[in-house]
Amino acid sequence: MPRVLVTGAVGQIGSELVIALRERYGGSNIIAAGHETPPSAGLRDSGPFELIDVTDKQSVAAVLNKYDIDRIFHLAGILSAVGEENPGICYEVNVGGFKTILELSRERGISQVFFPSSIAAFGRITPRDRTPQDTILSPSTMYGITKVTGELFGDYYYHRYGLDVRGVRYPGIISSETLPGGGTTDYAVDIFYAAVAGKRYSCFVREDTVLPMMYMPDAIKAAISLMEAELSGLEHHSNFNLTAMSFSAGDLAREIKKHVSGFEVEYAPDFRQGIADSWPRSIDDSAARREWGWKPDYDLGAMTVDMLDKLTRRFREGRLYRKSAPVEGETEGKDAPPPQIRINTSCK
Ligand code: VAH
Repeated sequence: MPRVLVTGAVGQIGSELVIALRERYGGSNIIAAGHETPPSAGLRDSGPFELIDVTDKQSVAAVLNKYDIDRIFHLAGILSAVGEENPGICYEVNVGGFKTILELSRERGISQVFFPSSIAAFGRITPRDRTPQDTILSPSTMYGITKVTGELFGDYYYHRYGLDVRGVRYPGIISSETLPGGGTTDYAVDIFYAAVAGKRYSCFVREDTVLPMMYMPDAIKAAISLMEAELSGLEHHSNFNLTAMSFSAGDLAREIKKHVSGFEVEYAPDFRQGIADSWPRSIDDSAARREWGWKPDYDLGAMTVDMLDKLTRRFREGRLYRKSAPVEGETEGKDAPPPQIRINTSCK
């Protein structure tokens, strides 16, 4: 069995990827590492956890030594909105951290490294509809710059040193298990929490803002499938375009309203609108489909049903905003009359 290190293990993707990898390869073979202790018992109790600072080579080397790691899923990073507020730290963590991972992987003969690029690697002069696999990048955010740099580093380490680096350009990801932290596409997660709690949602992008999106189970499936694919079939390495669907903020609100009567959304764009406007509206992911058999399972309807089902259940148990652990004094749902939610599974 592989001995796998997952960095960023407390983050939105990492926290769910660890659980999926542990189910697939065995809990003790998956080392979760993050910059803070995991709040969730599921993550803490299902296998090893280590505190790590990916910008500190000694910190990473110590974990690699302790567990004899031979594969790395590198999820540690700062997202677009927080990255624009702290560009220097974003560069240090995203580029410096990935460089540390690549150098240690090269030095120690690590067999494979996974890198999460993003549609943020594209920019305003990139074709925005059915954005091609091989096209102009030119990002206008520090986050996007770090993703292009990571892709170039990953391909360099593959061609120069033979390190098997693989990566995907993730679209916006919607998930139910951890509150997202600092992304532009976070509106597509926050809106579900408001709907389930019976609150009005103030959306920070315009109603007509269309972005490529994906539900977390598909994001996890993509990472595992790509890393298990035959290397000989890959023409691309660190930068596969990937998507599952594209929708506008208004499309998502209307889909939720099919199940949550009386749910109201207002639109109050902030600085994140400018970031969203620099990204594609839809993605051509034919290279991923051709080279390693990529195919998503969830569309807008199926994702909405699953998200509402999971969050409504947590709301009624008084632990909606659990961030993987009960929030002190959280009582949402215990007493409040749940909003009129009738999940219509025929909408899948
Ligand atoms: C962000 N969720 O919003 C990330 C993602 C395409 C968006 O990279 O920053």
